[in-house]
Amino acid sequence: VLEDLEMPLTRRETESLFQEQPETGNQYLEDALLRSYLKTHLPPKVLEEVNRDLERFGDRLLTQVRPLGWECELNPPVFRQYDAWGQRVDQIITCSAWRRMKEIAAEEGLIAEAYERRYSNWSRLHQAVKLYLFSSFSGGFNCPLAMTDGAAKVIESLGIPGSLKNPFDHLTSRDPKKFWTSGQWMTERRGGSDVANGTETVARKQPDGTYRLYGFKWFTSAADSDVTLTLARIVDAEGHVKQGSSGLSLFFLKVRDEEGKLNSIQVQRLKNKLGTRQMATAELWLDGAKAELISAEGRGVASISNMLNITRIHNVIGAVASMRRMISLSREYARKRVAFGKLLKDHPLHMQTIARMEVQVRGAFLLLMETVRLLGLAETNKASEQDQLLLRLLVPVAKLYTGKQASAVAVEAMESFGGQGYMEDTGLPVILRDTLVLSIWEGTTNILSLDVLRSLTKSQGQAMAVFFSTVQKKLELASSSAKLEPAVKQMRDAISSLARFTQTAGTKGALTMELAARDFSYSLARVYTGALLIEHAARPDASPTDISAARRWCNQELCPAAMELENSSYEAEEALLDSMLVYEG
Ligand code: UCC
Ligand code: FAD
Repeated sequence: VLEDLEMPLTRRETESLFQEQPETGNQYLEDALLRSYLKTHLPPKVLEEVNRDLERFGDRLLTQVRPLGWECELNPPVFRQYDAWGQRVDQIITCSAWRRMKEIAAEEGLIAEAYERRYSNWSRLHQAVKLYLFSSFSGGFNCPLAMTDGAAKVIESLGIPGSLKNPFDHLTSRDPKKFWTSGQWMTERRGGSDVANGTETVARKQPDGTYRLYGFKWFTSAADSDVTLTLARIVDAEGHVKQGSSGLSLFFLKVRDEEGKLNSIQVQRLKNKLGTRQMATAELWLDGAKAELISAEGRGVASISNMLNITRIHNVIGAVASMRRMISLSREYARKRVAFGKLLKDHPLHMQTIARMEVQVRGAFLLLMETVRLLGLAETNKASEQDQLLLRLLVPVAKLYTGKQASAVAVEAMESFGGQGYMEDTGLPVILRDTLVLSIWEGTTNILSLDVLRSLTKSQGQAMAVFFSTVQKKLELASSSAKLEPAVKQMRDAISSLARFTQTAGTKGALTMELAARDFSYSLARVYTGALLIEHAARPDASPTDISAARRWCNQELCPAAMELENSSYEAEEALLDSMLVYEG
C-alpha cells in the first residue's frame, strides 16, 4: 500500500492506523464447553433457571464488574499506621471498587448459593460456575470469597454451633449490608507448609471460656476481612504447650469490634507482592486477640482441612478462569492482528499454539466440574463412599495440576500478543502475575503431591481402586466410537502403566513414593482428565472439537511417572544425585 502512495504518510494519516484491541462479549455465552457441560449434566428445570441467571450475570460482569476490577488494580490497598497526631491506627484503606465488589458478591449469592442448596446437589456447581465467570473480572475479590466459603464450610461441618450461628448467617448472606468475609491465618514465619511445626501462636484460656491469642501471622490475605479462622497452641495450667500437629487447635475470631477497632491485633506491614496487588496481604501481631475455640483441642489441622479443601477448589476455579480469560483475549486478538499479510488467525502455526492451550483449559475445566459435582453430592448426602474417596483425592490433584497449567498457559498466551502482551496497561501482565501465585498459596505443588499420598494412605488403597474403576467406566462410554478408539487405547496403556507403577512403587518404600509423588500426581491428573475429555466426547451430540480435544490430550499428556519408575529415577542414589546437581559448586 505504501508503495502506491505518491507522498509518504503524514502523521495524521498514520495516527488512524491503530491496532484494534481484543474485545470479548458475555463470557457465559462465549464459553462453548461450559454451556455444553451444563446442558449435558443439569436436570432440565435447573438448567433453565441457571442458564437465565448466568446469561444475566455474564452481562453484569461486562458492564459493572469489569470496570470495578480494573479500578481495584489501579488503587491497591494502602496501609496507614499512625494518624496525624501520632496515634497508632493500623488502618488498611481499600478503594471503593473493592468495597463494591463485596456488595456485588453478596447480591449475586456467590457464597450463599452453595449453602441455600435450592438446586440440591447442583447448587455447588451453579456457585462454582458463577465464581469461574466472576474470577477474572473480580479485581482479586475471588480471594476473600474463597476463604469466606472455607470458613462457612468449617462452621457448617461443625453443625453450626449456637455461638457460630450469627457468623454463619453473615458469611452466607445475600444482604450486602450484612455480608461478612473471612480470612485464613495459617502461615507463620517458620512455616507455611509445615504448619504443624511452624506455628508458635499460643492461646490462653480466659475465665469466661474464651481465649486470648498471642503470636505472629506472617501472611494474612484480605486482611480487611471481618472474621478469620486461625490455629494456635493452647497453654495448659502449668504454662506448657504441646508441640507438633496434635498441639494445634482451631479458633474463630472477629478482626474488629463494632466500632471498627482491631481486636488486640497490630498490623506490622502490608506485603509487597509480585501480584494479587488489589488485595491486602498483611503481617499481623496477635497481642491478646479474643478468640473462640471451635475444634476439639489438638484437632486444629484436621478441622481446618475442611476450609483447605474448599479454598483449594477455589484455586482451581481461579486457575481455569485465568486460562480461559487469556485464551478468549488471544483468540479475539488473532481475529484483528495482521502479520505477513494476513490475520494471525490464518497462520496455522499460531492457531496450533492457541489450540494447544485450548485443549489444556478444556481438560482443566472438566476436572474442575467433576470435583465440584462430587462436592455437591457430598454436601447433600448423595455421595457414595466411593464418591467421597474420589473427591478427597481429586481436590489436591486438581489444585496442584491446574495451578501449574495456568502459569504455563498464561505465559504462552501472553506471547501470543507479541510485544503488546508485555505491556502493563493491556491488563495482560496483571493476569499473568495473579496466576503465578496459584501454585504457591493453598499448598505448594510438592505439599499437595504429598497430600495426594496422604489421601491414598488414609483410604488404605481404596481411593486408588475407585480412581481406576471410575476411569474405566468413563472409557466404556466411548467403546462404540471409532474416532475415539486411538485415545481410548492410549488411555488403557496409561492406566496399565499407572497400575504397574502403584504395584511396584508400593513395594519400594517411603522414599520412592516421596520422590515419585509429584510425577505420580501429574499422572493421576492427566489420566483422569483424559477420561473426562473422552466421556464428554462420547456424548451423542458431541462436536468434532470435543473429539479432537480428547484425542489431542491423550496424545500429549499421558503418564510420565511409570516411565520414570522404569528408568529407576526414584531410587535413593538418584535422590543423592538430585542434591549433588543442586549443590554442585
Ligand atoms: O495460602 C493461603 C491463603 C491464600 C489466599 C486465599 C486464596 C484462595 C484461592 C484463591 C482463588 C483464586 S492459606 C494457607 C494455606 N496453607 C496450606 O495450604 C498449608 C499447606 N500445608 C499442608 O497442607 C500440610 O500438608 C498440613 C498443614 C495439612 C500438614 O499438617 P500435619 O498436621 O503435619 O499433617 P497430618 O498429621 O498428616 O494431618 C493431621 C490431620 C490428619 O487427620 P487424622 O488425624 O484424622 O488422621 C489428616 O488426615 O489432618 C488431616 N488432613 C486432611 N484431611 C490433612 N490435610 C487434609 C486434607 N487436605 N483433607 C482432609
Ligand atoms: P515453605 O514451606 O518454606 O516451602 C518452601 C519450598 O519448599 C516450597 O517450594 C515447598 O514446596 C518446598 N517444600 C516444603 N516442604 C516440603 C516437603 N516436605 N517436600 C518437598 N518440598 C517441600 N498463608 C495464610 O495462612 N493465609 C493467607 O492468607 C496467605 N496469603 C498468601 C498470599 C500470598 C500472595 C502468598 C504468596 C502466600 C500467602 N500465604 C498465606 C502463605 C502461603 O500459604 C505459603 O507461602 C505457602 O503455603 C508456602 O509456605 P512457605 O512460604 O512457608 O514455604
